[in-house]
Amino acid sequence: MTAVLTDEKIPNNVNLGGDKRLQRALEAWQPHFIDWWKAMGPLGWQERDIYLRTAVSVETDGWAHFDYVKMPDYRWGIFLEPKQDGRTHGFGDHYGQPVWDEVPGEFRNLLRRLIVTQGDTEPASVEQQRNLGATAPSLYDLRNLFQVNVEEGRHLWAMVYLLHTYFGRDGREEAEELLARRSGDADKPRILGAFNEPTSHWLSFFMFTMFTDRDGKYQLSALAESGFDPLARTCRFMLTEEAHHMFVGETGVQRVVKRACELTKQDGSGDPRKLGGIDLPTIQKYLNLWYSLSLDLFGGEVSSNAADAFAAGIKGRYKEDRYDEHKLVGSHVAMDVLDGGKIVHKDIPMRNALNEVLRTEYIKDCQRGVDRWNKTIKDEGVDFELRLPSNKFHRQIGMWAGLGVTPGGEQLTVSSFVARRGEWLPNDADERYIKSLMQPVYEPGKMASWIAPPAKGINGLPNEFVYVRL
Ligand code: BYC
Repeated sequence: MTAVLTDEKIPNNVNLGGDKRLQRALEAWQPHFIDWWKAMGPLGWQERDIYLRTAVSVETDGWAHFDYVKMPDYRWGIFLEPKQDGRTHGFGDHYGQPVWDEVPGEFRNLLRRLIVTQGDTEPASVEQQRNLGATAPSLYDLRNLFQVNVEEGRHLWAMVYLLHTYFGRDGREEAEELLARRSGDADKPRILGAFNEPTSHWLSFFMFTMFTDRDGKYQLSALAESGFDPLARTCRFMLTEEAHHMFVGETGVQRVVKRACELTKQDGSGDPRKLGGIDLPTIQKYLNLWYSLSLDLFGGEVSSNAADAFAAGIKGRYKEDRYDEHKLVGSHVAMDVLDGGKIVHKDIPMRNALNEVLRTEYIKDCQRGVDRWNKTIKDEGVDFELRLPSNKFHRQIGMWAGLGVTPGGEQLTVSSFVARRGEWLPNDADERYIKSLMQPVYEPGKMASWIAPPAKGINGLPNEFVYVRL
């Protein structure tokens, strides 16, 4: 593996200096990225010192360096996992053959589309979270928000590196477009649904990092299996950073849940809202919202795109190694499908069902997180259980889109569903209430009323550490 060069304009372990044309192209894109970051990145905090983690190598021990940095000076770099000699395709029609170091012509469009779709989510999430710095519940949380933001920026760099290196002029144009689309914009929206939804307060931010970033984990894991080796190596390293994002989400919600329980017990009528907290039924509604939006990110239940990507050896399953059979020709899986307006269980060719296979792994992972939240509730002695809604609830992509299915899985008429929607999803009053709680708390070690302190600080530091210098 090439050593990491951190003194170059663009830190990298891909020997960028050995390819002057590519280096020049990426150095020309760099100021566009910085302009985008200043225009669309965290509002109001660009000139402050933030205690951030920067990726400086791909070694498992010591890949990250922690220090104060102003965000526009963050060293966004290009890091690929080391190449494994003799690696072969792990699935699909080319199973067992050597992996590709270049893009095969016949799969160029498919591959570019997947890389662009993945790349588009990264700046989108930064845009969605742009205003949250005005209302952070603590300096610890403020710093975590910015950590997530700069790393999403680095993940954009990772995809742009692939576009510039392997897709010629088309790739360079796509890289520009990644900076031109805008989350929620009517004319130039981001590609996938959840990335156009507002993340207007911290409860949504924690749900987003819990559920939407977790979709990232599964999509990146499927791409980390790719027979296009540079994509696999890029995604493997991205997953290292992704773990912290999900930690922010899962522990963020856990702390809101804990505080809800404490205040439920404190208030005589058991209503944490009376004491400036968020009640568990409202937390359940935001869970329902972000979980269902994130389920959509896996695409249709039955998808020829997914079948093509698997056959081509470009997008595999989560942890492909765990399976015995890697070609999936002629195999089937029984799953729920819609047949004449009715939900029936039916055999579907496995390759076409791969979005659903990945979604099923994701659901199990989400359930583990919800179980941990429920343990907190139980430990606090409160009688309440959070639940993942049905995978058919509130869907906008795929077979269940637009069906009036309740969180419990019961099919209603669309009009009955719409009439009862506010019972299951945040309504205007919930949004207003949550936003009313969003007052910044920027005294070191102090927390907003609606959230419990974290179990420990960042990088072994205490909660009172000045994670952001005001
Ligand atoms: N919204 O064949 P279908 C992350 C489109 S998150 C809007 O069923 P396919 C992160 C689809 O493009 C991970 N449109 O789906 C998290 C297709 O359009 P065309 C992101 C959608 O292609 C937090 C049509 O509907 N990773 O990293 O099998 C913070 C039919 O689609 C949606 C990736 O996206 C939607 N939700 O699967 C920061 C990985 N879903 O082709 C970052 C790369 C589908 O007919 N992408 N459509 O025009 C993929 O693997 C696939 O594109 C998808 C869709 C799984 C997204």
